[in-house]
Formats: sequence, structure tokens, C-alpha cells
Amino acid sequence: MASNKGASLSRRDFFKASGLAVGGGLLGGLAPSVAKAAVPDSKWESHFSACDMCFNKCGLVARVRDGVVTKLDPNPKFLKSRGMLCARGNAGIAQLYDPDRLKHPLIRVGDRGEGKWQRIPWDEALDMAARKMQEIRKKYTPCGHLFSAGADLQTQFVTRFAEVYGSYNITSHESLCLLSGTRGFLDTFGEVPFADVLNSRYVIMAGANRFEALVTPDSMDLMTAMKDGCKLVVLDPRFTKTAALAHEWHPIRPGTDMIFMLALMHIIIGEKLFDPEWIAEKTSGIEKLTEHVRQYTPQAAADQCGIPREDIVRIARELAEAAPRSMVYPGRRTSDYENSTQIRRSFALVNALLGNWDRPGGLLAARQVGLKGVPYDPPWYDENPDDRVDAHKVPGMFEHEGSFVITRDAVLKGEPYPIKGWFVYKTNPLVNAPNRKKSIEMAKAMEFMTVVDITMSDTAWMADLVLPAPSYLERQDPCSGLQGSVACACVVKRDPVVEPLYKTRPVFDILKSIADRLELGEHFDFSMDEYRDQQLRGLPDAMDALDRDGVYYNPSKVYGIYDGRIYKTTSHKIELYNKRYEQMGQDPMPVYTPPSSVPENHFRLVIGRNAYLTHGSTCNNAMLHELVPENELWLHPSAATKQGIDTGDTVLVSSAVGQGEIKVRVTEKIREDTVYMLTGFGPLSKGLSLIQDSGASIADILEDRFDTISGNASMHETIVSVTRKVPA
Ligand SMILES: Nc1nc2c(c(=O)[nH]1)N[C@H]1C(S)=C(S)[C@@H](COP(=O)(O)OP(=O)(O)OC[C@H]3O[C@@H](n4cnc5c(=O)[nH]c(N)nc54)[C@H](O)[C@@H]3O)O[C@H]1N2
Ligand SMILES: Nc1nc2c(c(=O)[nH]1)N[C@H]1C(S)=C(S)[C@@H](COP(=O)(O)OP(=O)(O)OC[C@H]3O[C@@H](n4cnc5c(=O)[nH]c(N)nc54)[C@H](O)[C@@H]3O)O[C@H]1N2
Ligand code: SF4
Ligand SMILES: [Mo]
Repeated sequence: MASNKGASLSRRDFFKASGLAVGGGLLGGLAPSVAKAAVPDSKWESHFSACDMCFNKCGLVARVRDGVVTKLDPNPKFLKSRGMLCARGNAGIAQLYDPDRLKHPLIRVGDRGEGKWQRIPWDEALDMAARKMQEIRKKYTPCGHLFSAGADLQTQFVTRFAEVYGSYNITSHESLCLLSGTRGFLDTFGEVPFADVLNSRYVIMAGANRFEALVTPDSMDLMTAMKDGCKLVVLDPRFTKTAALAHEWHPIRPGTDMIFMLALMHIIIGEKLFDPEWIAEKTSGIEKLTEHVRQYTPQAAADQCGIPREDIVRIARELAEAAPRSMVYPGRRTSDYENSTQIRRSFALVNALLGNWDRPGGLLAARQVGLKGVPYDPPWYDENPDDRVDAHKVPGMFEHEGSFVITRDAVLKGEPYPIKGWFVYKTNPLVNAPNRKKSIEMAKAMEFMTVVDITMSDTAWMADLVLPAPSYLERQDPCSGLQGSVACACVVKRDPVVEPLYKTRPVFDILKSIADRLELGEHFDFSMDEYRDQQLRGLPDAMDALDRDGVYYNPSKVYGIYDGRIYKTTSHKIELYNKRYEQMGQDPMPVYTPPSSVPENHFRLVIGRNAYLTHGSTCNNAMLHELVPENELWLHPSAATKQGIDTGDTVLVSSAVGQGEIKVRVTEKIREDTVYMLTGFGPLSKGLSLIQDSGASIADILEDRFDTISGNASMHETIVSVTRKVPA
């Protein structure tokens, strides 16, 4: 069945060739302690690690007494997070010692989703997972098995496993997060930029919330820059914490950011506020852009987005005056509209026009981190279909990320081919993908579903086999390269700071064991230490630095990376006009179409972050639960008065796909035509004890639309009605 196409060096040879012995234990020894505190009983230890309460991976020092983690402190040498550990980072202790953690492998014994489980030994669990994967591969081809993984240092092993098993069907959290933004910037600059917030003099932040949705170092750098005189202008239909600290807040009509950006360009070009030499040298398409933005007058934009014409003109002039130390902040999550790629491309174009690129205070090119990939040669499977199950539905999908919502539709239809197995690691689509009804049906369509998690998430709740993983404070991870604008291009590693509390297994160990059972063991024939040595093979000083400081910095170039270099675009320049889009039948420059209108007594439902929670994965954390015990629906006073709704009332929120009952918070912090609620509450799972019967699940209500270029989910396209529930 499988032939080793193109494999010239086996995995074992690869590690041998590099002079590394194979055969070390799966888990290496405990991290060397960084400092033994001078207390007489010497039972205190401090260990470096990297926070895993969100993707930022802030450097930390764990204070351990008698084998118990008592405190997590920021690592002062970790420049990317500017020596910060946020509320969630501090609450990592409550994740480690959470009584709701999974402690044994569990097999479903009742109906799917009924919650009847039986403990089974690890060997039996792994035998079963391997047997079922083999059955599915035989019956439906290797592509008949889907693999989904969230943001994590071990995610690369899920991808590696999926590929050697033979499936192209791999989805990540990214198609629920940022891929439309990635597309828009990539197709302008040829890469996805970082933002030099620290050195900026003027920042327009639209559709992002850096003082609650923490991204390091941008969140801290923005505060520092503002103290140094940087102006912050926020466009958000909600009065977020970022809006509260900004110089200006404009409650923009949702879905109209593109026309605002086009009007900025109208003024910048009309008033010749750009540097013609820079534009001529670095960009292509200025004539076409000039012609294109003529129609987008400040008045036309004001009529659409609700921001006064004079403000649009003034902001354009101020932004241009501060250029190139200014920016339209690129944002992070862009899973909002069906035309999000084009919306974000309009952000990219304003920056390109002003030359806010590759220079202090603007957008920055990627730096050299220096970490090496560890290559592998997956076998070839002749019986496989030609492509991913979600292929050819949108023109700009990322091959390696796919689209979760398109994949789910394909699974439900069984077209173009059936998918009957699902392996899920550290991601929770039953909470974080819109239209939960479909996710439930998707789980039900599976012949076998395995979930590797630390708690009984809603996704685990729907599985056949649930495998308990160690938390980040108990496990060894590969190294990871991180970038954060000027702050750093650095490498971190993670080692256990305490012995694992339960008989958990990291996903690396799980996949290695399954690979052995499927006679694919040669592709996992290495220990984590050996893997890390391979990653660090170009950085001879890195391991010492990691042991000494908890972080390794690559002193690479920050600015002027593109001096004398061509851009990775079709024209080899920054593309104001995108020829490839023209060839694909897409608009080569963003064309504004108004968002769907919101009927009377209806609202647009938007999503967004709270500084105390990470998506749906920390609502049940004991420390954070005290801060945010349930979710509420934000509703403007005028809308509330119309329907006789008060703060604390329970309402029914209904969309075209589902509904939920939730308490209301009447607040002026939101536009009259918009409502908002947090994700992660109203769980299906009975294994999350603190949030049982708390709040509603927004995944039940959100429609599952997607960006028509990238296939990224579009989660601000849902219109809802809100009606007061009369107490029985
Ligand atoms: N309604 C709504 N939907 C959203 C968003 C939103 O704001 N609102 N945001 C979107 C965005 S930007 C993103 S990135 C995605 C994120 O979506 P997900 O990738 O689903 O992110 P999390 O909710 O953090 O889920 C992580 C899962 O990993 C588990 N986990 C945590 N630590 C570990 C560990 O150490 N090991 C293992 N094995 N498991 C672990 C958690 O218990 C949880 O089940 O959601 C998207 N969807
Ligand atoms: N505390 C915390 N920090 C996090 C995370 C977390 O879960 N918790 N998650 C991390 C992840 S994975 C991500 S992707 C990032 C996300 O970082 P961001 O993208 O900055 O975060 P969001 O909270 O999604 O912010 C989107 C904002 O857009 C607003 N908005 C809605 N519609 C419109 C519109 O049409 N126009 C404009 N201008 N604004 C609109 C929303 O009200 C919201 O405040 O945060 C990261 N940091
Ligand atoms: S931002 Fe907070 S939760 Fe995220 S990695 Fe840093 S400390 Fe941890
Ligand atoms: Mo995200």
C-alpha cells in the first residue's frame, strides 16, 4: 500500500548522521534549576518555563516548594513580554491543580455526547486508537481521517503524524482566527508583518483590542509608546479598554472599515501626502490605486461608517504627517466578515502608501530566529484522493491550514469523499467554531473520534476516546521561535517544572506509540531532547542561554531587511494593485460593498476578548472564574428601553441557526445596532464544574459563514433578535 517515495534518509539515519544517540527516555530530566533560593531547608526551587495560558508564550519562572508550584513570576530576561505575566499567566497554577483535570484515558460507553465513560488502561487506549485509525484508512483511504490541532509547541507532531499516516486533511485554529488578515497582508507585502508599536507616533487600531486581547510585546509597547507621545485612534463598535485609554474612540458601524481606509487613501493621494520616490521604488500600481480611490470621498465614507467627514480628513492628515512612524495596526483576529481579506488588504494598502514599512515605527518584516526545521519524508499513498476535502471552494485558502467551516460542511455532506475519523489535539471546535449544531453533527458523523485534552472540553465530550495530557508545567516541549517586533527574535523551550500529577501522556508520546503500532515508527524514532538538538543545530550557543536565561536571542537585523532585496510577490514589489487577484477573478484592489443592513429591533452580534479569559479554555479556571463567573449580553440602553429590558433580565438571543438564553448588561459601551457576548460559557460538557448552567454558548448562535478568498470563518455576519424572557 505505502511506498517510501523519495525517502533517501530514514529518520534514524537523520539523527545518527547528526551524531545524536537515539534511545533516550521520552521525557528528559527536569529542567536545571535556575536559582536555589537561600532558605535553610533548600526545598524551594525556581524553574524557567514559557506560559501556555495563551499563544504568546511569555517567559516565566516557576517557584516550586516541595514539588508544589506556589507562584509563577515573569522572567525578567524575557523581552518579548517586557517582564509581564498577565492574570491568565498567574492563573496557570489553577490549571495545573484543577480538580476537573482529566486523569485517565476514557472510552465512551453510552450514546455520543451522553457523558457515559469508562476508564481504560493506556495500552488498551492506544491499541484501540491505532486499530480504529487503521480501519478507517483501509475503508476510506488515509484522507478519510481528519486531524485538528490548536496553537501549541507539539502541534508540529500532529501535522507530522497526519502526513506520515497519509492524510492531507489537517485543520488548525487559524481558520477560525487570522487567515484572512494573513492573506491580505501577504498578498500586499509578500509576507505578514510585525508592528513596531514601540517606536510609532500614531496608531489607528481598528478591529483589534490590544489592552484586553493581549499580544506581546504590542500590548505593553503601545502603553510605553503612548507615554512617549504616540497618538492612539480606536475604531470599535464597543467601548473596549483599549478605546477607554485611547485619544479618540470612534464607534464605527460594523463592517465598514474598508471604506474608512479607502477614504484615508483618497485624501493621502489627493493631497499628495505620500513620498513619491519611495512609492516609485518599492511599490507597483500607484496609478491604478489613484484612479480607484477617487470614488471613495470622505463624505461617502462618513455616510457608511458613521465617523464624521472632518474626522476622517483630519485622521488621514495626522497619520500621513507622522509617517513613516505611523501605522494602521494590522490586527490579529480577522475572522469577522465575508470580505475580510479585502478589508485587511485595505489596512495594508494605507501602510504601503505611507511607506510605513521596514523602518522604525511602522510595520516590520520577519526577522531571523535561527531555529531549524526537522525534516521528514512522508510515505506516498496511491489510493488517496487528489486533494484536501475543503479544496477549490475559495481561491486563496492556505494549503496547510485549510478551512474548518468548509471542511465541516464537506464532512456533513460526505463530499467530495467521506471523512470518518477525527483526531483532535488542544483545540475545542465545539466551543470556538460557529454554528455548534453542525459541529455536533460532524462528531456524530465520525466512526471514531479521539480527543487529547487536559479537561473534559465540549469537544472531548463528543468523542469516543478521551486521552489525558499533561499541562505545560508538567511536560517537555520542543523549542519554539518567537518574534515580537523590535523586542526580539528569540527561542524558548519548555521543561517540566514539577513531576506530572497524573498518568497523563503528551501528544508526542501518544502519536509515537500509535505510529509504532501502525508500523510508522521510523518517522517518530527520536526523543524530545534529540528533536530539540536538531532544531538548535544552527545555534551552538542557544542551549546554554536557554538554561541560563530561559530564552535565547538572535541578534538579527530589525530594519532595512528589504534594502536591496526583492519582494516575494508577483511583481517583486509591494503590490498596491494585485495582478494575481485580477487573474483569479478577484478585485485587484479592495472594492467596498456595504455590510448587510440590520432590521429594526435586530442587532449584529460581534465577538471579542476579555483580558481575564482565553477563548473558551479558561472559563472553568478557579482563579479566573472568580473574575468572570458567566457571560452577559451587552445591550445599548436605547435598545433595552424599547423592549423593556433591564440589566440582569434574561433574554432569548436568536439567529438563523440557533439561540441561547443569557442575562443582559445594559451599557452605553456598545452601539445601538450591535450586541456582544463572551465565548466559553453554556457548556455541553458536564466535566467543567464551575461553569455548569452559567451563561449561554455563543457557538450555538453564530452563523458559519466564511471569507470568500481565504475560507476563514466570518463571525460578525450574524444578525440576531433579542427578546425578554418573562419569568414563569
Ligand atoms: N465565539 C468565538 N469564537 C472564537 C473566538 C471568539 O473570540 N469567540 N476566537 C477565535 C480565535 S481568534 C481562535 S485563535 C480560536 C481558538 O480556538 P481553540 O483553538 O479551540 O482555543 P481554546 O479555546 O483555547 O481551546 C484550547 C483547548 O485546548 C485545551 N488545552 C489547554 N491546555 C492544554 C494542554 O496543555 N494540553 C492539551 N492537550 N490540551 C490543552 C483546552 O482545554 C481547550 O479544550 O477560536 C476562535 N473562535
Ligand atoms: N486576554 C486574551 N488575550 C488574547 C486572547 C484571549 O483569548 N484572551 N486570544 C489571543 C488570540 S488567539 C487572538 S487572535 C488575539 C485577538 O486579538 P484582537 O483581534 O485584537 O481581539 P478581538 O477581541 O477579537 O478584537 C476585535 C475587536 O473588534 C471589534 N469589532 C467588531 N466588529 C468590528 C468592525 O466591524 N470594525 C471594527 N473596527 N471593530 C470591530 C470587537 O468589538 C473587538 O473589540 O488575542 C490574543 N490575546
Ligand atoms: S499573555 Fe498572559 S496568558 Fe498569554 S502567554 Fe503571556 S502571561 Fe500567558
Ligand atoms: Mo486567535
